[in-house]
Amino acid sequence: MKLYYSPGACSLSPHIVLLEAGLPYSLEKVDFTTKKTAAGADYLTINSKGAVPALQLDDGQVLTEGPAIVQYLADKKPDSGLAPRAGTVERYRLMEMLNYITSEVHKGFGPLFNKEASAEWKAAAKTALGKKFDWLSAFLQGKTYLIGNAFSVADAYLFTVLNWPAHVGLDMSKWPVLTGYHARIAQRPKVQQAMREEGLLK
Ligand SMILES: N[C@@H](CCC(=O)N[C@@H](CS)C(=O)NCC(=O)O)C(=O)O
Repeated sequence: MKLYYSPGACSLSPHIVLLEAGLPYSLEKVDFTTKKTAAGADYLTINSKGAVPALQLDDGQVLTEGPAIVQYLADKKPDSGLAPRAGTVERYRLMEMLNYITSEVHKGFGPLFNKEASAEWKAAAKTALGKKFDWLSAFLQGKTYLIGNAFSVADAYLFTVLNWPAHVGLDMSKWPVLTGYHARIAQRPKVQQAMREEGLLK
C-alpha cells in the first residue's frame, strides 16, 4: 500500500495507523501548491479531489477520506484493537467520534489555514473550535483514550488535529485535558516514528 501525504496534514492519522497496525507501506509526498507528487505525477490523476490522504491499495485502487482509510487499515489487522469489530455498537461509537473529529474539529480549522480568510472570520473560527474543544475536554475527562480503554484510530486522528493549534496561534491553555491527552499520545513510539518519517521530529 502507498500513502499519499503532506507533512503534518491530516494524512498523519493514517500514517500513524499504518505503523500502529504493523502494516507494510510506502509513502509519497504531495505538494499542495503544484498538486504534484514527489515522483512527479499529477496528483489529480491519483485523487481527483486533490486532497490528502489517499491510500493506493495493492490492487491499484485508491481509497480516499481519512475516516474510511483508517477503518480499512484497522480492519486489516482486527487483533490490533485499533477499531472495535464491525457490526458492534462500539464500532458505531468509533464512527460517531471519527465523524465528529472530521466534520466539527478538522474542518473547523479551515479558515485558520486559509490565507484569504479575514481576521474576523479567523476569530469566529477560533470561537467555534473552542466550543468543540469544550465538548472534547468534558468527554475525555478521566479517560486515557477516546474509545474504550485502548488506543484506536480515533486517537490517531484527534492527535493529528491537535497538532495544529500551535501552527495557527490558537492558545490551548484553557483545555488542559486536551493538552495532557495530546502530550500522552505524542509519547507513543509509533506516533514519534510517523512524525520522524514526515520530517516533523528529529
Ligand atoms: N474530507 C477529506 C479532507 C482531507 C483534507 O482536508 N486534506 C487537506 C489536508 S489536512 C488537504 O489535502 N488540503 C489541500 C487541498 O485540499 O488542496 C478527508 O477527511 O480525508
